[in-house]
Amino acid sequence: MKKRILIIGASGQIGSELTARLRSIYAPHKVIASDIREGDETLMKSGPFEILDATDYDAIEDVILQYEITDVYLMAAMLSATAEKFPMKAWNLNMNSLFNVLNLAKDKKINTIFWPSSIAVFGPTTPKIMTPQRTVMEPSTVYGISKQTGERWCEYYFNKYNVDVRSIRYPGLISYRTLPGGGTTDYAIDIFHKALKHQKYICFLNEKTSLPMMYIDDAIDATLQIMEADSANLSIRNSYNLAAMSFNPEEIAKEIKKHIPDFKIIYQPDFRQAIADSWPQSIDDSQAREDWGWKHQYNLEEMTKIMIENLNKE
Ligand code: VAH
Repeated sequence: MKKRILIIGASGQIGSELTARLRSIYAPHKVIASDIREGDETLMKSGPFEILDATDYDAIEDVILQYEITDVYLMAAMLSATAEKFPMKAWNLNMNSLFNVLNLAKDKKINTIFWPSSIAVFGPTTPKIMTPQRTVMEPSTVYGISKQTGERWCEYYFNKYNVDVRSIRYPGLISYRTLPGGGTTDYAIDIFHKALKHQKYICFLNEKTSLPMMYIDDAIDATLQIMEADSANLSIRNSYNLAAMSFNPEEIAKEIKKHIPDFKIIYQPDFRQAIADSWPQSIDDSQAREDWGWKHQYNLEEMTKIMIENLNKE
């Protein structure tokens, strides 16, 4: 069956990388990028782009019909730190964008949806070490509450309307192609930019704050893997735990110093410390490994080398 893909939120950190990868697999004209604002030059030159508000059902439906879309990757969201500043805007974007695509699938206007959840669905009462796939989930952030609610709706639409929606709880994602967004884990991106520019970084988390993290290529691999998986093998229809590594600011700073010996880090925790403290330190992703063969490739050492080599070229 012909596949026509729409990425909503294609100008963002994951969306831009996902668009590039999908356009390397499918003919670029079959992969439609969209966002509320244009992306970087690479994205804009690589194939069709539509300015699209993810909260506007009619606008999404028009694009679906115009390009005969079969699969939608909904990557638009307001992340944890920004969502704490604008709770209602975050709820509106994160929830109504999801309802729009779920209802399009319910009405058989699209076939398959990918929707990203996050380790932010876990809260202060969740077991922090090797957090299980199924466990206590009392998120204390706007972002986490929206992602937990979204997971419940994904499972409801699958069970009630047989909507084929697939989801992954991404850890913090590290990439060099886009600047850090409004995420709490984005310190692990910004630290590279500042280390190369100033040989110094003022970190908004304390040195012992260990968080689940992943290099972007692992996250993109996992996203494509779950979308290509046989539906019958997917035992989880809210969202899969996914893991690669965990590290704290002290550990990533030590790895960076192997490349930039004069690098110095200063710790000045701010409001994002409480967000990070509510999240797990490590994740049990054995269900994803069992159901659809997930296996990470990159560790902290390899990621640090890639980040520094590529940011040095800029
Ligand atoms: C954030 N990068 O920091 C996101 C992520 C696990 C957190 O979802 O908000």
